[in-house]
Amino acid sequence: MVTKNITKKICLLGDPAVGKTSLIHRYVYDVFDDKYLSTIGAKITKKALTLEKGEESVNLTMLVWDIAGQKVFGNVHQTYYRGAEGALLVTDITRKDTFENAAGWVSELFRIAGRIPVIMLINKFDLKDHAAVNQEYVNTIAGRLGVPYLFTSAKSGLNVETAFKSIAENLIA
Ligand code: G3D
Ligand code: MG
Repeated sequence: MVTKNITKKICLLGDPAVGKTSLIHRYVYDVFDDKYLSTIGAKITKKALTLEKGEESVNLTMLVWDIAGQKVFGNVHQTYYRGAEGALLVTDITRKDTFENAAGWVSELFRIAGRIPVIMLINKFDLKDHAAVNQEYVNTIAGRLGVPYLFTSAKSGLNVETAFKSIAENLIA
């Protein structure tokens, strides 16, 4: 079997406090390589995983970029998006405004990084009893953006592994 080594950049997008950093912490226990780039306002975490692609085995190193601090879209350094080959757009199920801002995040990403694969993560699903959106609204927003979505919880761990794995599979497709 052939083994291939690939390194790819992904970035997390979404309003302040939706759970971007928490999702990364839940997924990446190996935080040894965390690197903070103060001029860009980003933190980069490395995650290595092995995926099968047909007859190939792919050793993928994902460079997971996180926005440092509480930035709104339009206020993020272009370098944050540049060279990204996948993105996780995070919303908070308890805050409708985080869905209303989703299109802004995605259009800014696409403008700089091109039309790369994006998955929308509707986070804080453990708080679903306090949901500010219903299934129909979620379908409408995701449909308009043309992106698939997953319900996640950084708190319970729901779909966190699945989310990063799905974007990883898109990266090597
Ligand atoms: P950000 O990186 O997008 O700004 P953070 O968001 O990861 O800093 O999370 C913001 C707050 O939401 C944190 O609470 C965090 O614990 C909480 N949070 C993140 N994900 C979840 C989740 O899935 N469920 C619940 N219930 N809470 C979550 P604090 O209180 O530390 O500000
Ligand atoms: Mg954060």
